[in-house]
Amino acid sequence: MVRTNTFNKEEFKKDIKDNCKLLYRKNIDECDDQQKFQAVAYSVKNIIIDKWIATHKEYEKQDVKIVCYMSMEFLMGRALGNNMINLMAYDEIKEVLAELGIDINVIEDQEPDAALGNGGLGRLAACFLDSLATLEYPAYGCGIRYRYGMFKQEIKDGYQIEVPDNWLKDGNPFEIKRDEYRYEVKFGGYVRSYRDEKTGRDMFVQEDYRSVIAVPYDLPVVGYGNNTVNTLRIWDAEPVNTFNLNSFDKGDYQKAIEEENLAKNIVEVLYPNDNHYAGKELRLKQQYFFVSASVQRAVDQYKKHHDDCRKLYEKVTFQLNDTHPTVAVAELMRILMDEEGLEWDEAWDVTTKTVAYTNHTIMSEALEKWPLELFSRLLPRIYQIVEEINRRFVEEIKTKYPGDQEKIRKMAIIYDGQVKMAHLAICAGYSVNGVAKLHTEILEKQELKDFYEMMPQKFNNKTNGITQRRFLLHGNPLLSAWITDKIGDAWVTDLPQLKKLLPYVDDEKAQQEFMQIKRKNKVRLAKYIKEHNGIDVDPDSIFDVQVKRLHEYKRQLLNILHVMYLYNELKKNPDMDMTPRTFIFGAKAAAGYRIAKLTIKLINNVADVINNDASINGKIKVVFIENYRVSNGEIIFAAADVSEQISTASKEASGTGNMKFMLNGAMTLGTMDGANVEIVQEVGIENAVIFGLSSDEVIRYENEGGYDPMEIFNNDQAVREILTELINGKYSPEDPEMFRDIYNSLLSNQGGRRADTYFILKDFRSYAEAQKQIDARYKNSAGWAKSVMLNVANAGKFSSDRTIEEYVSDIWKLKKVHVPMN
Ligand code: 26Q
Repeated sequence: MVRTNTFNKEEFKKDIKDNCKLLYRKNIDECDDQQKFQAVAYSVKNIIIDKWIATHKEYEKQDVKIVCYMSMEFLMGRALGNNMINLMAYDEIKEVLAELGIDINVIEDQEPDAALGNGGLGRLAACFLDSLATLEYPAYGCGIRYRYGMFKQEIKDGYQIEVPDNWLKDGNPFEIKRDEYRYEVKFGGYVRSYRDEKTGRDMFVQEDYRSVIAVPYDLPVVGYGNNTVNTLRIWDAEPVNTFNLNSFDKGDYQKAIEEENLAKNIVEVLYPNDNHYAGKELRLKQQYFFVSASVQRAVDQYKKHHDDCRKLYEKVTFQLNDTHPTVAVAELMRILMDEEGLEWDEAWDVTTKTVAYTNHTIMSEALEKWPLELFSRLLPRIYQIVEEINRRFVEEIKTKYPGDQEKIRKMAIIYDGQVKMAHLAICAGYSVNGVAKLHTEILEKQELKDFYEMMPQKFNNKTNGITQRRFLLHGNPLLSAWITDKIGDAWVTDLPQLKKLLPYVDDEKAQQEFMQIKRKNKVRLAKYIKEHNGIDVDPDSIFDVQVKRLHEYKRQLLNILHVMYLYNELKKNPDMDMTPRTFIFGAKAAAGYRIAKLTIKLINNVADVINNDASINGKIKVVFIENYRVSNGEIIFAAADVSEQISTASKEASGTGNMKFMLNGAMTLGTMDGANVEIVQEVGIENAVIFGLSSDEVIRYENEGGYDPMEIFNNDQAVREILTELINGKYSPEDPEMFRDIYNSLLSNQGGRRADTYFILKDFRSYAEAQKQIDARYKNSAGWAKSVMLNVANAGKFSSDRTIEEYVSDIWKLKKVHVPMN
């Protein structure tokens, strides 16, 4: 396929100027940077819009099967740069802007990130949409138009402060409100049932409910170098009837007020918990809100062309991004039975051929279990349906395992006064997948063992991926140009082509070019750090980076404890032979996660002490980058030498940051966890540095009730020293007790929680050894260059294009639709 654009520079320039007039009554020179951004964005939208129309016309014409990717989170980041890239017009627009005296980077920096997600799961959804459009598959993303996305993080006095993210403040130039696709979503009340005498059917009607109107906003998802523009459809909530508020005699005033509040609250803010379930009523409202609207829309769309809902699965499939949208199972059943008149068995047949489920975690605190009282009060009809699904499922279990009460206890959807969403998703889904090979194996052998034994045919693995369009082509223009110069540009849509770089890995000149590019990217990051942190970092030091959500299982604490250890070693032996190292952290902690927030404070305090100690000659620097997000992530990945992927083995389902670093030529320093295992397999163990317990070992210790960290504390003097520094005021002279909780979490059992739950001390020595190896390996500059070039050359597997092709052929069964223009 030939990928081209038909971009006309002069037309585009005129369009930007026209937009300045139209939007602001100004000449372009009178506009401020934000206004220029808006003008440019509308001009880009102008190119997109005809493709968008053509795409949906073609989908209708061909009456194709569509995947609806249902997700509470889409972590899209900025749209403008990505859209220009995928239109293959980036360089030309850069030139146009330069001719107008405008720096394209300044314009891109005006756009707020669309941060409608927490981390991995939300960003995966965004990468999938990019790949689906690029591969010409019909797809919708279905989600929520949160008024406030992931909070902005400010660091004050070393502490994280959460600042609301008012991302829609200046308007979103790419979105289109679709007033014609409004749906009512009902909450609460009760279910009245009666027998319809004519048909003899039992009928169910929800009464005395509160409802909101769901109104979709569409965002374009531009395919790379083709005419496909798919849609991310995010739902806003509006009150049913504002009219009642102004008039006491028209309807129920109290109800009108409640519905006004319901609408306002429901889409107000993204829950900032990553990998953590907190049974909040509003969260369940959010889930049902966007699921109900999306499923209603999908069924209506189907009915435009078909009259038999029993074949719905031929035209649509719902992929559930974790359990968060699992009420879709019951909502689809409700619509098929209560509104379309199907019998239970018919509706169940359709549903179980339409819905599929992806699991993203084995962390028990992330499992969604809703209290029955809450669930049935908020969603009375949905609850009835879930009860019946459960009743039939329990019958099935009894038939298969007669007399085995344990099986029912472990597998029932409703048990112990809770609705277990994962059990519902597995029972109803036609596919259940994990997100990396190891993760899927752990699901099958441990976490979901009983389900796997009962229905092995549903289980499959889909190792995650990332889009190279954003994380290489856009984020790292220097390396992109170099690669294209060496092997052509086919890698942009066919990442395994990077293997063609293999002949260059031993070529001294190529190595030097490669490392020069890395250095320039480090200078770019150093400049960012200077501007945002006021800290000088040395681009000739090793950039050792850990950026990801802050979570105990991800073990940022292991990293910073090692920094404290290294600092002690250096103080004891000032002439220690080591390449200067810059330890870079970036992480948001969930607002209510105490120990995570305290870890941020610890990192910042350690940074303060070390960065201001002139006696170590700048051999160690520690930087905490404020407000880590997609947009600054692109700059960070491009500049990294070392990729810290140090989760406790078995805990990180996949990880995707690990892939972004690899693609940008960093060496993985990691445990055998998640997709690290597959990274090592692709690049060769000699081109990564691996340490720590294996997942089998971790699981064995866990089953034995843990291990004894005091043994390490008592026998390892260096470890004892750094732990003691947590409570002797070395890093918190004003309050020596500040880090006591961290100290205790490592050494004492606390109310059912094992000391050192995440095996930090157990893995410490092995980690320190691995860090030493990094230093030794970096000294051999040719060897290092070869290794990191091999990382790039072998990153092909980790494109989300590969992941999507696997979802399509194994699960969704979609056909490509080539969109013609004119
Ligand atoms: C649940 C209930 C209530 C409130 C919030 C939540 C919630 C929100 C977000 C639960 C979990 C998440 C996010 C999970 C997540 O990001 N998991 C990551 O998914 C990635 C993509 O598959 C993997 O690469 C990571 O390993 C996994 O941690």
